[in-house]
Amino acid sequence: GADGGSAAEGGPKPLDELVVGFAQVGAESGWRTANTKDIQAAFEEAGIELKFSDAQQKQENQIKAIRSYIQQQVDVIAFSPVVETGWDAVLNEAKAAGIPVVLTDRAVDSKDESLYVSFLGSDFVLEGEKAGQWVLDEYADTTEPVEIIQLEGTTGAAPAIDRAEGFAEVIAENPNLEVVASQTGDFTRAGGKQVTEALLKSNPGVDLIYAHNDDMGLGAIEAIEAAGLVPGEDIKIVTVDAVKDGMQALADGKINFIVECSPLLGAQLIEIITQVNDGETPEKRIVTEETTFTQEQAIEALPDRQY
Ligand code: GZL
Repeated sequence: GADGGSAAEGGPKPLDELVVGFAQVGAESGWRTANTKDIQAAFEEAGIELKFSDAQQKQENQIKAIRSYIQQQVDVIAFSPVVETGWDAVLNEAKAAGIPVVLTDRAVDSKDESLYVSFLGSDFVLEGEKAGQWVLDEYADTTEPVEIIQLEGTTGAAPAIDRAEGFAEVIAENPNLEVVASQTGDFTRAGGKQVTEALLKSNPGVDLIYAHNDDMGLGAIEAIEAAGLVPGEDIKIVTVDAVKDGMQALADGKINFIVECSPLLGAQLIEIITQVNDGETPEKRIVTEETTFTQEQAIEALPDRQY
């Protein structure tokens, strides 16, 4: 900021003097681009300067970006950690520089909670449980084994770890439900397509694909159709996010159920930043509001979908 030091030290600054550094994961999915757009719009609206970086899903790039924000003595640093581990060193550097850090979207596994002011984002275990519950209900009366392929998000990322955990916990209630193969598609459409092509060959009897995000589910649709099968019928698909392309596939019956994960974190991030600027202590954990969609609900919701 203009007079040096961070908001936490010098007392409230006029919002037009605040400078915030944001280290984004990348642009790997429709969810991520919607998240970026929403954050940039929120800063525009609030008149707060935003320094923004795209790490192409590489942790070393995010760490470099955070270090550069520390050098520039920004007032607040915010970021979505691409993976849970390996942040303590750089977060301690931000702490030593007196720069408050806000986690958005994904979490870190640091035991030292003084390293960040707040964590704003979804409950990914709950998202996995919601997906599992739909599968449990869908196959409640089935006496035959149900073969499930899981397309995991980025290895080591909080949403990938937690969505797998929540899903496994719920489907364990029915021993007929079995995850026969589970592999990362890195949250991308291309990754989802490649992994599905390979796993369909080794698991020709698969009944359902659980993808940790819409983009990998959309890639799976391409692979299923290329194999001459009908997505949503021959092989059911359950995904997480509820971005427009996913919701369209759900409305078209190619996906069967979507658990929403809201990317619209911008307004709440601004709220946290203004609280920090005013010397207030924001909530440590702020969980976003989100729902689920069946095909009928997607058809209903699509016209008003912002992203
Ligand atoms: C979840 C977010 C995930 C999305 C993916 O909050 O971190 O990353 O589910 C995105 O689409 O790539």
